[in-house]
Amino acid sequence: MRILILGGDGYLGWPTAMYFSQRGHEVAIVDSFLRRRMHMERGTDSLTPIRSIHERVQVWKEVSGKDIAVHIGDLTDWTFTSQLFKEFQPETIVHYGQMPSAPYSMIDVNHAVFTHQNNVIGNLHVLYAMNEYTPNAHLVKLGTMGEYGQPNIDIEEGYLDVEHNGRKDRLPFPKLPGSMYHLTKVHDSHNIHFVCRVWGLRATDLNQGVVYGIDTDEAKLDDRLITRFDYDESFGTALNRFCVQAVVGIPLTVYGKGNQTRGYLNIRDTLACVELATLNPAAAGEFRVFNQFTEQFSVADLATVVQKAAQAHGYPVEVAHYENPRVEKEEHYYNAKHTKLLDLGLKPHLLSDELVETMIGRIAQYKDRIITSAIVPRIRWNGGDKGKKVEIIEKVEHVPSK
Ligand code: USQ
Repeated sequence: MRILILGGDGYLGWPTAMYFSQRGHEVAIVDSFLRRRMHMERGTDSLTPIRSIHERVQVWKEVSGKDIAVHIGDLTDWTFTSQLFKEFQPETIVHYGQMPSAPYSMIDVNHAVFTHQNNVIGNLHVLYAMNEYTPNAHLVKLGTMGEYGQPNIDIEEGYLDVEHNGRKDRLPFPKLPGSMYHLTKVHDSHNIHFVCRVWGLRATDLNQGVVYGIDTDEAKLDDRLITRFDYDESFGTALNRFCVQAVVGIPLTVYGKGNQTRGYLNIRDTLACVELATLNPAAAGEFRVFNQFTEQFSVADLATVVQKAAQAHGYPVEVAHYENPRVEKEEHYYNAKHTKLLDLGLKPHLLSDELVETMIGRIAQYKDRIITSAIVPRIRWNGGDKGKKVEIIEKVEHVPSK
């Protein structure tokens, strides 16, 4: 199959490109190096020393004998995007090509507007290019579980059966996103749903939870193929950040009470889910939604797992409650359905002490690269105290999970 991977230089995009290439698909990747540029802006960097995209594809060729084509450009440039679709004629488009950080989107008006322009316009160009040049192609779009927020009812997979004044309908599940970034994903979902209804395009929205992990089978073939691993306040996700903090001796940054619960998944399961969606495409005119995570944890649960695993490696780990830089519910109901990918055959890699210990070992390999000043957050959802790190409220033995 001809597969176009948008955001193919990123944390998930690069491992996905190798994964599909290894399985015999014709893969082309697209990237504007946005993540590399945003790190330069923030004075941060990947923990892992990632190679340039050109070196990556060259090493991949050496190791696997397979080619991955590279296109450098910006999806918000219509000429670039339309030409790409016209020439490559993708059968599947895997769309990771967006600004992925909630904190970055909340820095100020410029970062919020940039996030909206980049994500929403780029996605619109993809939809228009599909309609014009590849109307039978399947869009596999990375959405987020954060589109739903934390409602006080069970979260369904995309749609809710509603009865109102004696009439029934199946409607998109209500959205309560928690950041300017998460809002862009909601806008994308509406735009994609619209073009499926009106133009008959086919799409799968993968509402993904928080991803953790470094290694994938392909990246393990050669250290030069390793993907990026972010741990700073903007681009690092909770579990990845906690593992780095444990190694470098910063008290684990549990924001507020620590009972915020989210869906999580291993990076290897992201690849398996994207493959399952690709090999089982949506029908023409269908806007299909999968909730893509394998387990639910509170932040406190994660801190406890990391503390235990790091102590087994000989790192004495402190856990702390920090002033919460975000405006979010710290205690809430959370029960999100996630059966559709399991029904298609997903076999999850569940979080285990051994897995976290392996991650900690891998992080220790690159310990000297950790920029410690980038870990404790300064970006606040309410904009206050600009540039000042949030304070520790209380250090605890471990955070009791509910
Ligand atoms: N959190 C902490 N301490 C930290 C970092 C985070 O307590 O050091 C808490 C946050 O307050 C939040 C939860 O952990 O309650 C998750 O935060 P996160 O930074 O790991 O994840 P989030 O900002 O939600 O965003 C990440 C990815 C994003 C993706 C999303 C999936 O950056 O691209 O869309 O996970 S989801 O969370 O399901 O929306």
